[in-house]
Amino acid sequence: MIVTALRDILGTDQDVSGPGWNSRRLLLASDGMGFSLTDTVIKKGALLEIEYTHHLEACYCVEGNGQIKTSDDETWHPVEPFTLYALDQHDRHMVRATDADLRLVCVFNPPLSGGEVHRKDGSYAPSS
Ligand code: 9YT
Repeated sequence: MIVTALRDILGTDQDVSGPGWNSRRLLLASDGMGFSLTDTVIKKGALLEIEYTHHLEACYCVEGNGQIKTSDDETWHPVEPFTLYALDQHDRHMVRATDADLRLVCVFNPPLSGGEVHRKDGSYAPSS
């Protein structure tokens, strides 16, 4: 069994940041679960455009608020506590935190290895 706490990860190499976001990586490929799980914060006012070409991602909002849309769609969907979005088509998408930091619990399949940050095209490198 694995038992871990957010406080044990803060400030370690499992606490990864990029422009406007911070991802605390609670479960990684090396944990052998077949998925990774992160506690992600999108900073208030940040707008990210990303496309996980090599991963499927589901995000469950637990705090804050924001909006999401696919890049080729006009409709923004609200994201607020207890809303889930799943990028089941590797959808290129835009996510933004509007009135507060947006806190998401995110699952990736295949799992993240640990240090991934978005590449120029908005993707993470394929898992090794
Ligand atoms: C919403 C989103 O995907 N933000 C980037 C961080 C990612 N969720 C991660 O690495 O945990």
